[in-house]
Amino acid sequence: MKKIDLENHFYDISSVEALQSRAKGDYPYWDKETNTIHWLEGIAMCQDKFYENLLDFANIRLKIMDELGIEKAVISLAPGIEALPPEESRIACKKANDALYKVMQEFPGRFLGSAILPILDVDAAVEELEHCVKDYGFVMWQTHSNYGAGIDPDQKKFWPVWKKVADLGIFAYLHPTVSHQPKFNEYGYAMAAPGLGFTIDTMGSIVRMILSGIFDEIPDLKVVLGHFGEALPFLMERMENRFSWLPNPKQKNKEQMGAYWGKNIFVTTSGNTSIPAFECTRAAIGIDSIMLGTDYPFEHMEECVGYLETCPMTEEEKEKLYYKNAEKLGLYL
Ligand code: GRE
Ligand code: ZN
Repeated sequence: MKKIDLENHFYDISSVEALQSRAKGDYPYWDKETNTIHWLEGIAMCQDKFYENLLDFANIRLKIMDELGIEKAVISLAPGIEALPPEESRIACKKANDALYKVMQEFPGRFLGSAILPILDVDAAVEELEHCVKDYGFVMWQTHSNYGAGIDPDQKKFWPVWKKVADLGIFAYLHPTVSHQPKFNEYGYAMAAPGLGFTIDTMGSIVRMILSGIFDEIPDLKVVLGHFGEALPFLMERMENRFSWLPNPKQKNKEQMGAYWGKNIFVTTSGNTSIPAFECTRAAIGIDSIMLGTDYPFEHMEECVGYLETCPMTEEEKEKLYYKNAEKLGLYL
């Protein structure tokens, strides 16, 4: 069965160099001696095992895609350069987007482009997004759950970028990044990042977006979350219940939280191989809102598809999850 992967990551060599050229102690920076990215003080991730796969398209990535029937993958740059100081970020993002466009041309029809934007300079971000979509045919904006301590994607200053996403008819992927909460950062990278901090930070950001009223103000805005919605499908009903019980004038959402699934908010399967988690997600938000995301190379494409093949789904449900829902989002195969 054909498939389209919405979460598949790369780094361009220029992105590596951008992080390597930063001073020690500026976060994030790349320590050349140990080949390690440091995200926050005390939070270091060894890139060794990912480095080659992030930069590769032809040797390993495409071969695995072919073996699994993944016809197309949306390629995005996961955390690193979007929230660098604006001047550094503008240059690094432009180089990464240009490099991705080259890859798309080199392998026609296999890779779809996701823009990375210098988000702290909103005007430059809007301009670069417009360029990537109109000139390069990119289909997505990859952004992250925070842009620094206390700088969150729901804040009004970032709305022009979200509005541009909707106006251009593309969608955004709200991808995790390292939480700034010390509570998650004391026990190392796994807890701070993919083990827990990623999910908590991203769930917090999408809930903030809903409460900010952004989906009511920009009704065509479409946001995709990885990891089966970062636990929101499991927790949403309780949240709705408590938000209704204790309303606050700052909550601007006109609908209950559940009303945004399938219209504004969608999820992918990335990084979770639990059958109960799949069943909960499908029961809570419906199969029409779930799409394939492998999170390669941080996770394994083979494991993701192998797991999905064991999930109890009808053929019709599989078709929706593997490609039909993505087609409806505008990713035509
Ligand atoms: C991810 O995309 O899931 C990811 C990163 C960086 C480190 C680990 C990880 O982007 O899982
Ligand atoms: Zn990812």
